[in-house]
Amino acid sequence: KQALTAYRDVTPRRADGTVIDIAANIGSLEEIDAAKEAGAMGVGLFRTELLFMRHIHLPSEDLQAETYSSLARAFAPHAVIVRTLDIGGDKPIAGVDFPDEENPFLGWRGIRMCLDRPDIFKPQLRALLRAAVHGNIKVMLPMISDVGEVRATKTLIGECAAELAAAGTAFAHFDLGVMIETPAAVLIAPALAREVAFFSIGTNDLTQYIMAADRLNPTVAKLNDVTHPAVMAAIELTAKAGTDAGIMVGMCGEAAGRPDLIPAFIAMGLTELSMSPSSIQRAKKCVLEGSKAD
Ligand code: PYR
Repeated sequence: KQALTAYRDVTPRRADGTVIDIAANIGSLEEIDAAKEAGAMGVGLFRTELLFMRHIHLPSEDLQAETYSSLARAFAPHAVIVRTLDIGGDKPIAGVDFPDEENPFLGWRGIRMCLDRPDIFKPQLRALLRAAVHGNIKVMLPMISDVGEVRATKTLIGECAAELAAAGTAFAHFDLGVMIETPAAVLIAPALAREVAFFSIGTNDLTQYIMAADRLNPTVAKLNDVTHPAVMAAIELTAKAGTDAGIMVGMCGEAAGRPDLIPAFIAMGLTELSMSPSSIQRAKKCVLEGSKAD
C-alpha cells in the first residue's frame, strides 16, 4: 500500500483537465496547520459557530475581521469559504434569546436567525468584507430555502460596504454562495444559481431534510443514508442546476470525503469537495485514480 502522504501535494484533475479542489472543513485557526499539512487546497467550510460559542459576549467585528483575515492569508491564493453563523435552538449562544421550539431543526436557525438579527449579522458581514482584502474569501449562507433570503443578504452586504467606505475602512467584495441543504433549495436551485457565484451541498443536513429523518435519532438511522436514491437525485439536480448556470458546485458534508461516492460526484459536475483534513490525501488519490481509469 503506497503511503497516502505521496498524494499530499498533487493537484487532482478530472479526465478533461479541470482541477478538483480538495479542501478542508475547519472551525478554528488552531486547525489551519493540520489542514495545510494534509494538503488542503483551501477551506471549503469554515464554521464560525465556535468563534461565537467560545466567548461570553458576541465576538466583535474587529475580532472577527482578524480571524477571517488570518485564514485568508494562511491559504491564499486558495479560497477560504466562510459559512455565516449557523446556529439554532439546539446549540444556543450567549447574546441570542432563542424561542422554545418543538422542532429546532425546522425552526429559527441559520440565515433565518441572522436576517432577523442584523445587529449580529452585519458585524459578521463587515468583518468578511474587511478580510477579503487579505486573500480569497468567499462567503456562503446556511439553511437557505428561499431566493428572498439571498436578496435580503445582498442588501445588507451593500449597506455594510457603504458603511465601511464612509468610515474609510479598507474592504473588498467577495463571492457569495449558498449551501444547498434543504429540499426547497434543491427545487429552486436554478433560481438560486442566478443569484450566487457558487453552491455548496451540505450532505448531512440535506440527507436529514430530504429523508425527513432526524440525524440524531437512532431509531430512524437507517433512513439517514446519503446513498439513498432520493438524496443522490437531489445532489444530481443541484449539480445540474449549478453547472447549467456556469457556477461552481461543491460539497462540504461528510459524504464529500467518501472514496466510494467521489467518482459519482465528479461525474455529476462537482469541482470542489471539502472534508475533514484526515480524509484529504485519500480523496486526492481517489480523484487521481478515477481520472486515470477514464
Ligand atoms: C452539512 O452537511 O449539513 C453541513 O452543514 C456541512
